[in-house]
Amino acid sequence: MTALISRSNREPVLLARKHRSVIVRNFVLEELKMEHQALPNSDGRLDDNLYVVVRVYNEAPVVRDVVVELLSTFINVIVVDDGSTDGTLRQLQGLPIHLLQHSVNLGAGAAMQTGIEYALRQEAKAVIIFDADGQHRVEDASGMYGKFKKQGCDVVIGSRFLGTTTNMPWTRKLILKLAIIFSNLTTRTKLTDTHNGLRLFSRKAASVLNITQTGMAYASEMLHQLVDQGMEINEYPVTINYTDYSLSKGQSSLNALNILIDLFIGRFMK
Ligand SMILES: Nc1nc2c(ncn2[C@@H]2O[C@H](COP(=O)(O)OP(=O)(O)OP(=O)(O)O)[C@@H](O)[C@H]2O)c(=O)[nH]1
Ligand SMILES: [Mg+2]
Repeated sequence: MTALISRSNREPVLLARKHRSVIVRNFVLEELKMEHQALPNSDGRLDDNLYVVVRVYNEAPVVRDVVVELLSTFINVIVVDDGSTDGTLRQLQGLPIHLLQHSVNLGAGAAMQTGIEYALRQEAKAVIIFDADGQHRVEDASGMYGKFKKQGCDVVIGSRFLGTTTNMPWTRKLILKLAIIFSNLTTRTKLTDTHNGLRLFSRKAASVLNITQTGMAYASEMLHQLVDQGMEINEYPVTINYTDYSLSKGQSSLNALNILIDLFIGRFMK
């Protein structure tokens, strides 16, 4: 496998990662099938077979606070550790969560897919995806759930452009806007924020997802699959905080260019 991972040829890297992704994710789900521990009874928190999936890759400084805050509102929290090497797992010790682990880093899309498949095995009626880096607000997640309960739609996607952002670098905004135009054109959607990490799926919508793309192209792959299966997608205004932490994680705004590169690769390598 290692021999296939070459920096000069992108295709073998993607094929190798995809292949590895299937093996690692199936292994994780099989191993955990029998290990689910009964969690505390609901104490006024949202239960209702609603599961929140937090995928996390090297977020040790903030992940515990993010998960603890979620637990004050949601009883079923699944954390998918995506091969973190920075002590993230230690930060999660003792929390009443469902903890899944990729033995190697597979990317945000694969981590989302693992969490969704696990939630479906727990008979989830709805799944919320929530980032581990402190950029989302718990009240936005519960607001999305309120909209879902009221309208009975298939998918609710957060939109920072209908809501607000704090301290978003202009270069990030520009790249995101280009990615949104491209994703809308290729997926026949009219969304205002195609790459927002805060998402809610009904059981029906979660069941049609089968993310295989590595990198950020998973977001448009997800939209393709939902649109192809006739799922109704709604938006909900949310706040995204560009905190000092999230901006200092080494993901410079120029790195957001990866979104565009991945989008093109994802589109034309199919
Ligand atoms: N970047 C990255 N994030 C991952 C990966 N696996 C899981 N994640 C988690 O996926 C979530 C989204 O990742 P972010 O890098 O914050 O992506 P983003 O919020 O779209 O981009 P930023 O605006 O740069 O924060 C976070 O909770 C990450 O910890 C991975 O391989 N790479
Ligand atoms: Mg983020």
